[in-house]
Amino acid sequence: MTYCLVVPHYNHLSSFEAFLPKLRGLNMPCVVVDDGSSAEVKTALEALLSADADIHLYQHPFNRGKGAAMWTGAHAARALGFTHMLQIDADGQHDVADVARFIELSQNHPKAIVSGAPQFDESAPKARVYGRKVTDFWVALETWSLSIKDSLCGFRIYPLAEFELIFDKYHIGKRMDFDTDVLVKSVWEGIDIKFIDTNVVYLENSVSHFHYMADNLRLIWLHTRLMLGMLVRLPIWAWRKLKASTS
Ligand SMILES: Nc1nc2c(ncn2[C@@H]2O[C@H](COP(=O)(O)OP(=O)(O)OP(=O)(O)O)[C@@H](O)[C@H]2O)c(=O)[nH]1
Ligand SMILES: [Mg+2]
Repeated sequence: MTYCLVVPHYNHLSSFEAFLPKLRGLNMPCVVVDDGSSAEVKTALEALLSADADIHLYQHPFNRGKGAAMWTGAHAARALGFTHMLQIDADGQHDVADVARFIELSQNHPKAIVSGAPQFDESAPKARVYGRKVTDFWVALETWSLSIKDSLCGFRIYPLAEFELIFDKYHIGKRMDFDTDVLVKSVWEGIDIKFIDTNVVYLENSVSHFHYMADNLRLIWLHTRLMLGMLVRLPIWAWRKLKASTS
């Protein structure tokens, strides 16, 4: 099993620059996908990463969304010969000290997704914290289970073969709907998901590209589709359960 960091990046230059020494300290190969940042940021990012032989920079010519960036990153990691990718956001909100624990759990469960379950402090905007609870409620209905502890975390390990299977079989949201969409469909496919509590901090002056109006509307549309998908599957799941209990 071989692991590669995959960092989706979109106009997060100053926070990413501050985060970079911590990523370098992991001594892991890394794919950075720049998702159509401004020309200025693009040039600065190229200069910032040019000296790192272990960091591979991929660029989208225009902004396509976080999910699209992760898909590009997964392809790149696969082409470079890795079996697993460790997704971590560029804005430095995640605690790299937990990477070793993520990898250890993944090594014990090679086909499982390992996801962070964020532990927020007072730096987290209340709207984001409470918004998550609403998402958790819908996700429990959409999977008819409590198997997803958090569906929005940007700190995860994906086995690449399983990740590709989900992308080949389903339409997965290419923007901020990606993190939730991919996890719910993984549960539908019977892929195991493990969670690790991890601290998430909102750094001072950090920029969020989460657009409250557009991204929340996108999430509402996602949950509408996932609920319909669950309703279609529910009789099949009930039938399987009934068969298993009578055999
Ligand atoms: N929002 C956004 N992020 C992108 C996009 N493409 C890549 N990213 C990266 O995806 C990661 C998550 O973006 P954030 O804006 O931090 O979104 P978030 O973590 O859900 O929101 P916050 O909790 O407010 O930080 C960051 O590393 C971004 O740089 C994009 O089109 N939109
Ligand atoms: Mg963020």
